[in-house]
Amino acid sequence: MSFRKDFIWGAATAAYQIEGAFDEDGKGRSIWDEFTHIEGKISDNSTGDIACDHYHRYKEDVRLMAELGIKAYRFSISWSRILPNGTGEVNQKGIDFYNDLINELLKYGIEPYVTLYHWDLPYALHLKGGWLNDDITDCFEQYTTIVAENFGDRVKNFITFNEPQVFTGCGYFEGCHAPGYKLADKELLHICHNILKAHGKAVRALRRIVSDVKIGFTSASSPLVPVSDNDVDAARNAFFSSGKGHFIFSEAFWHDAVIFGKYPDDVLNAYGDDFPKITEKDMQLISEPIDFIGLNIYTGSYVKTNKDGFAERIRCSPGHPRTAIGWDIIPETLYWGTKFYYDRYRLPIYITENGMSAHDCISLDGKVHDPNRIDYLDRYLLELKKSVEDGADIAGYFQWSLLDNFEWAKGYSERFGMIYVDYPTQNRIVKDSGYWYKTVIENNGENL
Ligand code: GBH
Repeated sequence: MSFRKDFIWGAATAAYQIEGAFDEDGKGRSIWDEFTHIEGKISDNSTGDIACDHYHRYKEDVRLMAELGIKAYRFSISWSRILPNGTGEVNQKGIDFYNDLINELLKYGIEPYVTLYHWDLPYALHLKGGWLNDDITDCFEQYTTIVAENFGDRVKNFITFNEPQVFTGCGYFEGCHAPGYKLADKELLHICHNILKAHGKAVRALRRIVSDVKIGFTSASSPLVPVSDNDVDAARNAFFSSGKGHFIFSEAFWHDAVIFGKYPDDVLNAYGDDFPKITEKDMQLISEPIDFIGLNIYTGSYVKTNKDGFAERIRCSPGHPRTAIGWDIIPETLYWGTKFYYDRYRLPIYITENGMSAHDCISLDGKVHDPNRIDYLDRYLLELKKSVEDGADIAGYFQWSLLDNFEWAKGYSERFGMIYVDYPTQNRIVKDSGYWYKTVIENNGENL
């Protein structure tokens, strides 16, 4: 058995990272527009004001996708582009932009996968307390309703949230992402509970409005890879516990709530008093059935069982291959991450992001040669294939990213794209790995 016949081979992006046009055509500001304009927040001092100028160049970008044979495109909608104040009045020009983009995709037979929230909270809502204000769950429902009513005739696949671990952990706990807060656990749990309730309300709105809809929730996943057969149980237990760090970065905290309707006992026991009041109705809302799990997997850790029976992290040996951003290359994370998730939750899985940053540059021949990325993708996809062969239900794979883009706190210094973007000219050059990915898609992964 190999990748299923209708396997979805895609590419992913997010609004703030590529669109630019941050104040055009009636768009409101988001917390990222504000954050990047504060001196010292972004390592290369850049902003997403222009980014890849995708807002004006989406036709070219869609055409490039079509040339590469990409079957599906995962992008996010900028909430403040269609609701400048986060709630209330709709910005028709924002709706028009996404309509045009969706129609352009469909013209080439590229299936749109829409992420509702990829971190760019409308600044107007932030000023009212953002995720700490309980009204936000209704605002998110309104926003989702507008998205569903306008695009749901053509968009059938939705992801409510992208990586709640990262936007809460980096944005509200460590402070390195917008809005740059360092909150206490009590506030963090309040935020998490509101995010999860907003997710539940969005699921209900999408089901009500969009026929044949498929809905997922995407996690940032850093799988633990057992180094031998004897370490599998310890790795699995540790992977789904929140003992390896703050609960906010853990995976079961979010997914157990969304799929089982229950926060994990270890988090409840450790943070019990800090939890907001949780009702049974809340948990029913949060665990509205979804159709798939999205996993963003880039790296993880090797583990072995220690003398007490727990998983212990093994540091990679000196010189272990790393990507330009400094993350260890651990291809087996795609095998174990999907296996562990499928065993526990029994829902179809999409890899909603996987890829690497490299020090790409334009060579004298005018091309961008990125053999390291080809090797990375090859190794990771072989592990994904192994997981399929072992029975995990894997529906698709989205490479991060379609284009080089604004890498949050790292600005433009990291290049994750299969297409190179020369920012001063906004020229696009398909990298060697882009052409390689085309052959993988054509062969449905049989040539790996
Ligand atoms: C995603 O975040 C985002 O969804 C996307 O917007 C972003 O551009 C993309 O990935 C690339 O960063 O300390 O070595 O163990 C990824 C988030 C990836 C968070 C890996 C933590 C662990 C690195 N993460 N990571 S390591």
